[in-house]
Amino acid sequence: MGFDQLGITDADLSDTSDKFQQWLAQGFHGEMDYMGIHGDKRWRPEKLVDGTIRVICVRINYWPNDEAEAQLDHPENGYVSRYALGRDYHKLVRKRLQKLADQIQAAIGKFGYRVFCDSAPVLEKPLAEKAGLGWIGKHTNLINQQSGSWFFLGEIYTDLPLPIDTPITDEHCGSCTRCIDVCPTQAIIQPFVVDARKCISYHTIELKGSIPVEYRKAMGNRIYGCDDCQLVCPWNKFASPTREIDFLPRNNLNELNLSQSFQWDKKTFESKTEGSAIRRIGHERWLRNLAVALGNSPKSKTIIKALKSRQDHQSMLVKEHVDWALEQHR
Ligand code: B12
Repeated sequence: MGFDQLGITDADLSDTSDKFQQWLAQGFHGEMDYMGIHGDKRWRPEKLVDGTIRVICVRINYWPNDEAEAQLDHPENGYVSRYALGRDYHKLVRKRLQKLADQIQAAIGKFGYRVFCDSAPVLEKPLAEKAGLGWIGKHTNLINQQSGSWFFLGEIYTDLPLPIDTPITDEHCGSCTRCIDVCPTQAIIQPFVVDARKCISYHTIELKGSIPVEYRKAMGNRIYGCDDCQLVCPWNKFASPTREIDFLPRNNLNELNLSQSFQWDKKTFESKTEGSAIRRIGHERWLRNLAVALGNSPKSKTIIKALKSRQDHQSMLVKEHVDWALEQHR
């Protein structure tokens, strides 16, 4: 079915629940209210889906095997996270998991299950670690010794008493701190802890309002998500390129010219990002992010012209970011 690995674990997350709650209590989730509102359903899988005793965890590679760093070094272009260049993974992974559940059902008869991929209060990384798919690295993403970290996670909660796999208990980051050192906004506040409120991925994807001014310069040309902590990770030398054609870049999203894509109207934005996770942020936030990146670009007539064309945009959010960007070029 195109998965790169599968592992099975029990539903006991008691080792993780305290750390998760501490993270929440410190407010590191920012405006992501959905991280807190489900309470213990997140760390008690049987409370989310009655009868759950096992979790089937899968991972699927999305690394497009392209020149990601070259895009970051090209300030007239916008950098889109590698995970978002192709088809939205949420649906693709869930569909595949549903197929897998259908096959199991065809073989053994009816059983209780529910499929997930970043779609519910599920602690995907700790579950995958327990299922033997990798370890949670200092940047907090799951890393696999053979494949690096460029993969998505998905799960099937089930009431089947399946045999379980050996968990990964050792992390292999050692003394390396490359991810911590490279983070443009110092969002990895200590090894294994990300304060989302500082993370460029949070600012460009999750945050609905104004991007705090203190982080705008550090965003550089990153217009959707951020990959820096994974790009420098030595384990990603072993990254396995995706085998999934649907995850490969569409509509040149891996080499977008900033001034040109800032001109997209809502309809163009929606058609260029159709089927991609980028569409979820909507046209207004797209313009917000691009305005910041244009403010960080080397000054040119084209860039000033592009920014000025949006100076009277009906959205206060866009206007404010455009004003900031023009200020950078004054
Ligand atoms: C919220 C969220 C975010 C937030 C917060 C990030 C975060 N670190 O939590 C933001 C918007 C910033 C984000 C960004 C990204 N995300 Co995200 N995100 C999620 C989501 C929805 C929940 C993650 C979560 O539970 N966070 C809560 C915190 C508490 O968990 P944690 O950081 O993992 O911390 C645990 C450990 O570090 C440990 N811990 C905590 N404190 C301490 C202290 C010590 C001393 C120790 C030893 C351990 C420890 O316990 C914690 C609790 O489990 C998941 C999907 C899901 N439902 O799981 C995807 C998910 C984690 N994201 C994913 C991706 C791809 C990304 C990005 C790479 C996207 C991008 N390129 O922009 C970035 C990576 C940024 C980063 N370095 O984390 C993938 C990761 C795949 C993988 N290989 O691991 C997931 C699993 C989605 C998926 N289904 O594939 N994300």
